[in-house]
Amino acid sequence: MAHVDAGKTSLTEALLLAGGAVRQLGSVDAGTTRTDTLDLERRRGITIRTAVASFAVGDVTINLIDTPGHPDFIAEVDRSLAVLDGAILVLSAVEGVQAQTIVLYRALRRLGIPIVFFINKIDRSGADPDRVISAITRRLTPTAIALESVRDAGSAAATVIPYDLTDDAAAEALTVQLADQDEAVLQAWIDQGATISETGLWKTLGGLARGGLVQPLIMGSAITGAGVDRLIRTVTALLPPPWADRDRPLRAQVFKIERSGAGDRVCFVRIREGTVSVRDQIFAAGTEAGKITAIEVCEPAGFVPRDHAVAGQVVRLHGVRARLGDHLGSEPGSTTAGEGLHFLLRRWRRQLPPATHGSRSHSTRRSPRSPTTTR
Ligand SMILES: Nc1nc2c(ncn2[C@@H]2O[C@H](COP(=O)(O)OP(=O)(O)OP(=O)(O)O)[C@@H](O)[C@H]2O)c(=O)[nH]1
Ligand SMILES: [Mg+2]
Repeated sequence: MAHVDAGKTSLTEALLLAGGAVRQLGSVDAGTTRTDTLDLERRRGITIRTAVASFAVGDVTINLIDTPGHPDFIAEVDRSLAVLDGAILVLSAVEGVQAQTIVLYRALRRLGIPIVFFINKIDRSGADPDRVISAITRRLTPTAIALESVRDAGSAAATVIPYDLTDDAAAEALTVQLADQDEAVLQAWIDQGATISETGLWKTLGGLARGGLVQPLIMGSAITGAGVDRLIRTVTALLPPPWADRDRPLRAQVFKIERSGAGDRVCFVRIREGTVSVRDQIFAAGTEAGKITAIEVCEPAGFVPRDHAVAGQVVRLHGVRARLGDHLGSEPGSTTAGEGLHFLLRRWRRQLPPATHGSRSHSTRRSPRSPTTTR
């Protein structure tokens, strides 16, 4: 998630490349990304609909939802909030904290969704990661924990240097930050002057991040790939794996609906528990919602037809008459209608000062496929 133009779709591509799901880095400017698939998205280089893509890290599969940044499409973002285990909140190292960043941050915190900050575009001219970190501390939260510094910011050679915890000053600075939130770290530091070690860092950070008490902050560039491996490591190490028992009764939720080429309704569903198979009878919002005619599972290769799907997966279900936000199950009693997260963000946006979101209107963003940008 992020404000418009922060680089969410480009970062999605970089993650898919680093995770081995694609062989070539797709480009927003060339209209070749995996997630911006609408004609208008490709021509304008802007995301309008949420899209899901998947990659694997060892035996962990990460389902990534790329959301639009422009406030006009905020309802799309809203709907995906219900199915997230964690969020990467992206900022640009040039533009920094925008009004939209504040809205998203508040929504995520309110819903208890763990956050990792990613300061993108460290390679772009004018990039100033330290200034952005200060703005995050001042305007969003004092509990963002930077884990690295940037060398050569503002040039194509920009790289990320992880803090060296064998260095006393670095270890102490991080210890002090974590001690604010963690009693055990504080006690050890007061009693023995103990500072955090590399292993201790990931363990402590993981617990605090999952509890929403701190937000790990890392940096990089979706275009040069700097810092992207660190982002993958951070997400897999620190964000919670979903509770996903495939032997329990079905519990799933619709977060997006599309029409197929043939005009059929296709529900994008996150399965939290249980298993679904083709021809299963589904209930949604307390009533019978049809039999599944086809299942496509989000996998690194894309959405792949399967005869069944299990807890933890994101799927496209065909033949189900459900509405956005509906909870699905195999019994009527287990299901409820969407909880109306709708427009939550829109309401919050109205509380913010006007005209600070995004640098440009989406309608004037870019001539078709022109690489002429000021980015
Ligand atoms: N130099 C540089 N440019 C970037 C980087 N990431 C993205 N861009 C450029 O920034 C522009 C916007 O990138 P997108 O990936 O479309 O940003 P987005 O956040 O998905 O935009 P919306 O979905 O429309 O909100 C494109 O021209 C990208 O090429 C980066 O790390 N460095
Ligand atoms: Mg995008």
